[in-house]
Amino acid sequence: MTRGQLILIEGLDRTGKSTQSAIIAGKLGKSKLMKFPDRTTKIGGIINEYLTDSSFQLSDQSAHLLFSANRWELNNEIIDLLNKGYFIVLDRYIYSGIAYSLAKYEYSKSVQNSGTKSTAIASTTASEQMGDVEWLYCPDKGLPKPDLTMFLTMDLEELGNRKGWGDERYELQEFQKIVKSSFMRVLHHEEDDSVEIVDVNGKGIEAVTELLWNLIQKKGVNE
Ligand code: DGP
Ligand code: NA
Ligand code: NA
Repeated sequence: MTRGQLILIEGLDRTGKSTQSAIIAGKLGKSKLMKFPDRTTKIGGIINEYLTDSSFQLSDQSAHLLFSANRWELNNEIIDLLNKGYFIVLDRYIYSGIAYSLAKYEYSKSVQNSGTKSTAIASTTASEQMGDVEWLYCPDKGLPKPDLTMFLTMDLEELGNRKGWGDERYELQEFQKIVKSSFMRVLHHEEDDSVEIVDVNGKGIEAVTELLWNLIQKKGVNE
């Protein structure tokens, strides 16, 4: 039996990643949808607490390692399903891991410079490791690499107008701006052609699905 394929949908918060991931998983035959962070596991429970409770104290490095550990929690299941020939659709994965941490580093620096008081997003002092892409990538080293990554992006203005913004940690527009540039940096760092940037500006759900589906077919991922 041929190995299955790993299809990753990444993107900024509120770009419709989860909606699209579910639709794409539904369109692919033998498939499994997996979402990261997976808040239902032991480590996912801590991550959920961290994201929803702004008084929950965790150093930036610890948070980074927990998100990675959460991916490792599901590693055996992913490999097992791939060996059984499944398409796995991932709603976020390693690139979120690096991009959000890198963004926290940039945010800490901007907070330091502007003298703003402590915030829940990142520690007020930027720690060296959080700005070091090699360090950030290390704990994810060895996780299965996606066959195709599609990154959903849009103008920050349109993004800000979208419904559903809550008060979870990171859900702040000035932070999302930094997240966007961090993602671009991380994705351009990838030298192969497995990464596609998808501009979803002004597009409805069906139009976006069509774009993603065309990319999947172009790459021959669903064959
Ligand atoms: P979501 O459940 O997809 O809305 O993700 C929750 C928040 O956590 C969102 O703001 C993005 C952020 N996030 C997702 N994955 C990671 C990760 O691996 N590391 C960090 N630091 N943040 C992440
Ligand atoms: Na979110
Ligand atoms: Na999501």
